[in-house]
Amino acid sequence: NIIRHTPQANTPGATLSLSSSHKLYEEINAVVAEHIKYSGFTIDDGVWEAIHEEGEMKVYRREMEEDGMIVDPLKAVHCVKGITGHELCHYFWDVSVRMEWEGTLESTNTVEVVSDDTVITHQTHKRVWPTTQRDAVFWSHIRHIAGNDENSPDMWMVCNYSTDHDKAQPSKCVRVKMNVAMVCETMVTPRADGKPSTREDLTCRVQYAAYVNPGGWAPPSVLRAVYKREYPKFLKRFTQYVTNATADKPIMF
Ligand code: 18C
Repeated sequence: NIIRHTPQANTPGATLSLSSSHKLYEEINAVVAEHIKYSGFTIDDGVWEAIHEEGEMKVYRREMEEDGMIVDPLKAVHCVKGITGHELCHYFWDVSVRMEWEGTLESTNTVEVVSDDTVITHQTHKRVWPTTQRDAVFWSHIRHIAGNDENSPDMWMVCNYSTDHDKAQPSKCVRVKMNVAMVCETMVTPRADGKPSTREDLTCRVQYAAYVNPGGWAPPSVLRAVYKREYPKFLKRFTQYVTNATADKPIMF
């Protein structure tokens, strides 16, 4: 049973605050639309290879090369009890808490606040031996997609997409390119006593998709070993972080 809730007003992403006159407006809308199109929460086993399963979490990849570089797209689905999709997306987007859950980071710096729902971030990742350290510059956009019926469910999403910025000049790092999306749906089991929902009545369906181009050579075996370990670790650690962070807070629908 899916019950639709109106998202709490005045939270980033509840209504679009990105201005249509901003130079990123078209790009952001196009990337968001592309991710929504492929957010079926189902994975075609004929195309995707499972690399990790743990409880409700399933992580898949497709081996792919571009110009001699490993760019394996990654997809994961997960189901988490006790939190909403809005909460998961809120913490994924909120740069101020990123260092608390993101285990691959050395530093993160917001180079532009574009609007209430969009920021541009420059972040440096931990170096992996024997490769050059990586950094990334990307816009991060949070959005609520209001559902109308069974065919267009209510969703929250965050997209992280590589861009350039004057305040994020090339450094000693190799710059990666990414196209990452987290898309969430919230299921609420109606209470038999008709009382307001509690966290026990919530289940959040998560779909995470990542395309990362390493930007320069890295040993394929090291690269594949790193992402095989890091994506499941991230999904576990991040969802646990949100569960802990929200446990004593009112539900953010
Ligand atoms: O989505 C996630 N986090 C978001 C906020 O940070 C954001 C980040 C995307 C990840 C971009 C990848 C950056 C390269 C990382 C270098 C490796 C660091 C490993 C450090 C280990 C201690 O959207 C959650 C992402 C969590 C998983 C990230 C792992 C990605 C590995 C991809 C491999 C390609 C990079 C090539 C580097 C060479 C390494 C051998």
